[in-house]
Amino acid sequence: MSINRQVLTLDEFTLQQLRNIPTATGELSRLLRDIGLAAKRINVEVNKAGLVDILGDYGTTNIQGEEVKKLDIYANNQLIGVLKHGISCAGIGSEEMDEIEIFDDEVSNQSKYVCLFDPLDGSSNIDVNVSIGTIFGIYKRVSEIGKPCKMEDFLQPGVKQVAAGYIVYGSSTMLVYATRRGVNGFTLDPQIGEFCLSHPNIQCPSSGKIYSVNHGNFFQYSEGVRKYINNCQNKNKTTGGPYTQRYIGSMVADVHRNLIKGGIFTYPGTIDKPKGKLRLLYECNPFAFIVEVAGGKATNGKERILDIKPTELHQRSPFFVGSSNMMAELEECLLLDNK
Ligand code: AHM
Repeated sequence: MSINRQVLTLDEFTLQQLRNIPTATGELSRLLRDIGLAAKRINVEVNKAGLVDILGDYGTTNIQGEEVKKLDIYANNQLIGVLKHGISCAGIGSEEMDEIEIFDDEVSNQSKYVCLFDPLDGSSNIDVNVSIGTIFGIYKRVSEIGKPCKMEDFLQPGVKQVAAGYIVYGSSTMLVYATRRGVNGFTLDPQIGEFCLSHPNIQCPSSGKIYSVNHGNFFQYSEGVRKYINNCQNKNKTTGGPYTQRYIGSMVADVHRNLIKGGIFTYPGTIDKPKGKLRLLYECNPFAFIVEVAGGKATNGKERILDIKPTELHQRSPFFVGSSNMMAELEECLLLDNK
């Protein structure tokens, strides 16, 4: 089999980008490289997930007498490890931790970025061999450089992200990240252990045929959301409906597919949970940023996700994200809820 060694690796690509920005310090490139390293380590463990019965269930002791960490805790530890020992991150917030972790040391206090992440999203799918993912958003600090970072650095609106990305552990492992300059996707080449540029300059098609929603909650949704779902299921000359329903229960995989093929992903609020399930800071904001840079849209049904000023680290938000024309159609239906 011939292998194309001409493709750019993640490191080569970020360095190339750096050359185009004379004022850049390289700190963001290093941060992305650190996340790429953690992703490779997480990938190795995710690929072994089917072997837990042989090697020891997560949370128990394996036959070598080693404690087998739960995969989401393992992923969390890997990310914290690379970011703490790197030189580009002043602190992190994670889905797995109640509080932010401030890397209060001489080097980290000089770093200008903080990072928020969901180390392993869709973790209920691990046991059944369905794609799962890691999501991250990176912000420039607003607190004073040289001092420990603060909570205010993490509670910035999503529009302030300087970069955001995700890793999907699927039929192949991909890292996709966005800066304001564009969205690029890298596929892990297992032969050389590097993420290689496979999807340059990703654009989200303005229309699509896929809608992703948990239909089980249908009667819990607002009138506007139900109207939109009905529209998706009906013949429609303007939009080319009916659309195709695809929902795997791993947002990373669902949004990744819709980003590439065109589509809409929704996790609306319900009667029982008006704010839905997804977390604003490390689930909605990174995807809203990525999809917007790629030409799509993201809202909570009332306002642009990226404009929301967060008040809490783990706050939830309804989430609608996808192709711009489909989002416009949705927003028209949601007017029913604001009457
Ligand atoms: P998790 O944090 O427990 O992994 O849950 C997040 C996941 C998302 O990836 C996915 O879109 C959603 O939960 C699915 O939830 P539901 O099963 O309620 O549709």
